Amino acid sequence: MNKTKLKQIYTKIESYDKIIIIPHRRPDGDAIGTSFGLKDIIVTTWPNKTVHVVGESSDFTSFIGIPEELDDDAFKGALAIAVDTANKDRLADQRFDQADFLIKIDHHVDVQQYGDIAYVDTGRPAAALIILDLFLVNQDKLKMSKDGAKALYFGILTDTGRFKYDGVDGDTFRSVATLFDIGLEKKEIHAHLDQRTEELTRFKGYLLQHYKKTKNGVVYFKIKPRHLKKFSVSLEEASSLVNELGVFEEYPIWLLFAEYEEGIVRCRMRSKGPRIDLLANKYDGGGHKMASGASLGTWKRTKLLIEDADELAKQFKEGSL
Ligand SMILES: [Mn+2]
Repeated sequence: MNKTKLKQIYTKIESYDKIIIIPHRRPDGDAIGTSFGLKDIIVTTWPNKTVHVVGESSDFTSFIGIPEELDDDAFKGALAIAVDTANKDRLADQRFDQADFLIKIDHHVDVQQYGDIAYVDTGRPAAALIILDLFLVNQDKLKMSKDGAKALYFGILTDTGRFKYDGVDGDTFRSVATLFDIGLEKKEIHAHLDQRTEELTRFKGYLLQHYKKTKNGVVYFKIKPRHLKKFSVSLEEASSLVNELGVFEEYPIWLLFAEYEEGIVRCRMRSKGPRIDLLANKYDGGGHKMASGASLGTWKRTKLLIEDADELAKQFKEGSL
């Protein structure tokens, strides 16, 4: 944790009346939780500041907050804060360059440096935890409401697989303790995470009967548009089932493919053995060591990724990694 830089970020926020928070496109729980947690801290501390979260919404995250659409004018003279996003291209609103000043706050590998101030801490398993670092370092000055605590808790839970993934450490729990001290009401969050529609439950049944396996330890499934139609589930809902494929002992890698807008095929890649972020890099993707995403373009290229993943699983089992 870089306290000096977190104090600098505090000073910047303090000096602007208009602040725009920008998460990444196709936001996940951490992107939305981080954005609305940060917004809550700013408006609770300074009720006279105007704070907007911009970008896209999703059914999964809308109970935390719904991003706004802003006119170009709104960016003039504003402080923009990009959260949870390694690459500029992935930011949900590309008008960050029209703002007066840009701060990057992220926990992914720093593949692209951007922002007038960049705060990147890959040691934090959720971007929401960096917002908590910012809060704790400036604790004598910043305030947070219960809603802010809820938003950050949602971000932390979703990005850590409810405290399961690598990167969760003592700091994680010390930070989360602060949220409980503020009066976090965790019930609604857990109820939301445990809830699943009947349609998605039926698709899950299908997924668990139709996944494929490779010789050396990769489990995979391809979500086709026809599946979504047949089961009446959204792409986002269907993709959320990725970890259902990660339960088999001899299968350290699992992949979930899906077709996005304009026929573009992407893959959610997960591992409980070898690191897979380097493999993701090879396929125009990236992310974390055990959880990454890749962009394949066409269904044809999925075969190459499956073969590469199989080779990786083989090397892992042979102990040559
Ligand atoms: Mn994140």
